[in-house]
Amino acid sequence: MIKGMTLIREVASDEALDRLSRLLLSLGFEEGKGWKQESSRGAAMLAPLGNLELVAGTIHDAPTILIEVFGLDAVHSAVEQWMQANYRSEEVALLLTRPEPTSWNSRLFRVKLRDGAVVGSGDGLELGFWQSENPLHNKPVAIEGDLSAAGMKFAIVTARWNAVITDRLLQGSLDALHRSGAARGDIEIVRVPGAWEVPSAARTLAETKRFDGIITLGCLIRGETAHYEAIYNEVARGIGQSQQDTGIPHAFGVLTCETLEQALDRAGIKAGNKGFEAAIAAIEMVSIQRKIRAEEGGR
Ligand code: DLZ
Repeated sequence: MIKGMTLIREVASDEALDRLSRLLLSLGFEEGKGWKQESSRGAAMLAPLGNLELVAGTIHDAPTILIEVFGLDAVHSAVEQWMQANYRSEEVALLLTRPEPTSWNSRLFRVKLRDGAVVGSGDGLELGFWQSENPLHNKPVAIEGDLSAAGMKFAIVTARWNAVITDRLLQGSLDALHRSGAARGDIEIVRVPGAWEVPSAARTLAETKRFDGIITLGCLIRGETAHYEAIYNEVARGIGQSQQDTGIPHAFGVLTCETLEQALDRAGIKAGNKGFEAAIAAIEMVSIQRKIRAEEGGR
């Protein structure tokens, strides 16, 4: 039933809002959907995880906003640099602490950003950045991909053979990407003659390194395709090999069907749309790849 949680902090001015947003985005917050009304404006900073923590007893001097990070020292230098550019150096010394060990097996530094102060309301926005020293802390049971395609770039390779089917698969893929937040400008479509040509185009696109994921679409119909098995095997092998060699996730949306009717069913009539499913798989794999790399970066 719970969908999310929002922590609201009023800041000193429009300029302060922009300055603080730039700092927080540079530290790795994701830009959320902002809003504007006649007398106010909001900027949303999204973090991958959030929790409401209830504490019995007292915790000495805990900042009310705690931000968990990878690479605490790098975050500290980034904050320090930002402060040196925006505040006087004697203020930086007062407002920013060094990373220190905590009583809960972590290291933490505090910063008071006076841009965060509403006029007459005290010290400003106080943040505590911390990193656990426990290697098992927050280890997820499994890494799983998210289904947001915002900020991801995809190429779709689609065969013209059996266009009545592949055009539907293409619409399915585009539908999935757009509904998952991919920007139109981040999707490139490449049409090739038939399924046989899909792997070669997929590899060329993957090798450009311009795309986070490749979606391959085609349709082979046994009754109408000479050497059906041979073509299918080679297409599957070629797409798989391009994925292995380039390290870019390739989603497999090449249908292999006995009849045209079966193909139509899998292209949106009775059995879902395999183009849609391939695009979702591509989004998930890009997300998983990013998470695995982020974990590695955080070690
Ligand atoms: C030649 C051929 C045949 C017979 N059947 C199909 C098919 O069912 N689906 C498809 O995508 N392509 C087919 N092709 C075309 C080959 O994939 C390839 O484009 C041509 O052989 C030219 O290299």
